Amino acid sequence: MEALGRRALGAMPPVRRDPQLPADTRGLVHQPRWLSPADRAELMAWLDTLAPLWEQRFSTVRPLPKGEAQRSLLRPVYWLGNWQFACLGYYEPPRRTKDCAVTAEPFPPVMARLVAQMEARARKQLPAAHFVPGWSLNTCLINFYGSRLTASGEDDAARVGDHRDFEPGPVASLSLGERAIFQYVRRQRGGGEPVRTIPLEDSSLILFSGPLWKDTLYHRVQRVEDKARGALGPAVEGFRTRRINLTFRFVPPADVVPYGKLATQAREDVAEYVARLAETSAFWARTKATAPGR
Ligand SMILES: O=C(O)CCC(=O)C(=O)O
Repeated sequence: MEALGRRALGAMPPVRRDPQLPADTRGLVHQPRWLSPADRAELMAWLDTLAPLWEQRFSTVRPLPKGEAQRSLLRPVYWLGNWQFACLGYYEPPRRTKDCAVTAEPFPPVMARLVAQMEARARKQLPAAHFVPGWSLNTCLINFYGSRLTASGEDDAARVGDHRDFEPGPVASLSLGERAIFQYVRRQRGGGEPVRTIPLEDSSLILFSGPLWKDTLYHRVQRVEDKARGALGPAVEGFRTRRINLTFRFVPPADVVPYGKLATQAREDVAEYVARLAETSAFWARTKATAPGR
């Protein structure tokens, strides 16, 4: 177990003292090789059953916001607990809490077990002040990183730009596959300067929380290595996945809305995604069948 910012780590690049960082740098924990080979195998077998969704950034059934062009996300995703569709806007309290976190499938048994361990570790190793009442890791975003297959070869899309996660309380992030270069950066238009770089290897876990790592700094995936030149996880048409990352977060249950109870406009915005999910998921098939106006 390694608590970053408190001591230098053998396997990590040297930690540079940053005079601009506050004295209290608690709230970041990195554990390489956290996932056991048996749990990894079970998790990978379950991931293989998914049909990840490739979402468009904006609604496809109404005019685009002024000045915006439609685009697909850089990678396919899958959400559990609740699904935050890009076209509804991601959960961002207090600005956006309604009609954006849609009830989704529960965690499969292997994940529920791992989440219980992550929560216990977070409670033990992160400051109590970084938690919010009722916190649990009830939401999971699964990102599939890789390359688009094009007529002329491959187009590497394995990255995420500078951003922060708005869900309250600690976040846990579990990595599978090729090593990602994950960075905490200062907030800056066009990309911030890195404050901390963490190579995230297969089976590693990070937990992060609090005013510095979660609220002040942004984070990004700068790139993902492609050493094995292999493919990972479920087949996605036109794409070769080489890394899968699962981030676990907390959305207060009062802000999670069943698909059938979404405002009509929001329900129309995501109807095509729900229909696609319903083709392979019993949960989404039930959701679709019981929603009004189907
Ligand atoms: O893939 C990762 O390691 C980070 C993912 C991430 O930043 C996010 O899901 O918000």
